[in-house]
Amino acid sequence: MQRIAVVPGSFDPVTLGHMDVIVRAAGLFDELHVLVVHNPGKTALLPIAERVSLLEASIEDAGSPGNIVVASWSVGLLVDYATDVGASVLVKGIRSQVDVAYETPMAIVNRHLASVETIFMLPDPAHAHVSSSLVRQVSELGGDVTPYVPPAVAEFLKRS
Ligand code: COD
Repeated sequence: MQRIAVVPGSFDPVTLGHMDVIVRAAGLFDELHVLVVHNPGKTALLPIAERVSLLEASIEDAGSPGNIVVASWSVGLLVDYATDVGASVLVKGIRSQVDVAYETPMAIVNRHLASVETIFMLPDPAHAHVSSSLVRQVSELGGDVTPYVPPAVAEFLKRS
């Protein structure tokens, strides 16, 4: 049986923290879907198509593990996408107690809704402090984001 998982996120934009989780999770599953999901609770910087394209470029730069699929999802439940592609696991990164409090109820509901389990991965300490909102703020104020994001994202934000 194929072990298929989904790493969902806003990825607005993808950071080195996200990439750490994506690359490590790709080594644990036969197929990994990196899914850009619209989060209505956040004000977006980049259009979904741009986030997908920056993820694809960053995954290619990271050595392009061949079992990664990048997609987006804006209609319906996250578990509907997981069920559609035959995934039984969601992978989320946990940086702090704040992430635990945010993710725990969603993990329980997703298991009740569709028997989809959630696996939490601890970040590499080198990237544990990184978030897309921090990157957006540093970029908007003219700072250097290269320590926090893949080269494709740094170049894109410099041009924008
Ligand atoms: N290191 C490790 N992990 C990290 C880091 C880092 N530096 N930064 C972020 N992460 C993790 C986050 O904890 C999260 O797991 C993931 O990466 C994505 O983060 P973001 O910020 O890009 O995305 P979010 O937090 O806005 O998540 C958006 C989701 C769409 C994943 C979320 O809202 C969700 O699961 N929605 C479900 C919608 C649904 O179906 N609801 C009904 C049932 S619950």
